[in-house]
Amino acid sequence: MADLTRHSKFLSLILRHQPEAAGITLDRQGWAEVTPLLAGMQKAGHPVTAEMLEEIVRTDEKMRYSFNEDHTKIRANQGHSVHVELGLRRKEPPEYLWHGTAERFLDSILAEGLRPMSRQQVHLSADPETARKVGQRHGKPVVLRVRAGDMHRNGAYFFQADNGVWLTDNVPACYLERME
Ligand code: HQG
Repeated sequence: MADLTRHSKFLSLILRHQPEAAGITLDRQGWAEVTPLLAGMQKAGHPVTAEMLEEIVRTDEKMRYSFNEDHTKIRANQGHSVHVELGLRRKEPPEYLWHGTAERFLDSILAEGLRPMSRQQVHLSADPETARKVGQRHGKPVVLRVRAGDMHRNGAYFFQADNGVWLTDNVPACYLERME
């Protein structure tokens, strides 16, 4: 694995799940101070310079991270298991959103709906191709179409992270249809 990829995976662990792995804490909105973060990463076997961190953020294919305005802080755009308040505004979703999962989860999902599992919210994709890639991470992919417009009209809240991923608390099974 390329060094930057290895460092980026560790960064995502710190910013989403285990800030203590680099000896740091996140603030309520999920921000980490860059200077102690880099010192902590170095100690943990990830010698990343400020320039490398800029490159990781700039080149990340899923736009996983954002800096604050003066680049003294960084956070993950979504995917947290630790409690953070991203401060996203509610947004009206398109009529359909998509969720990629693996075949083996299907029975459970069709029985109890989509749940956030280890994350803070359910992650939905804006198109089926992206959803398929997300599902592939877990095994034989299955793409579900989510009747987001109906959910919204019935009172569910939707949010869009800074990288375009849609978030909602849960999706009852009656709004799901299997596509492939
Ligand atoms: C499944 C990645 C059984 C759910 C992606 C999924 C995304 C259920 C798995 C982001 C269930 C959780 C999130 C139920 C949901 N019974 N299984 N009731 N409800 N599931 O990784 O959505 O590369 O936590 O279908 O691109 O796969 O990490 O969520 O298969 O944006 O940056 O439980 O993570 O980005 O898996 O992925 P995950 P996800 P990164």
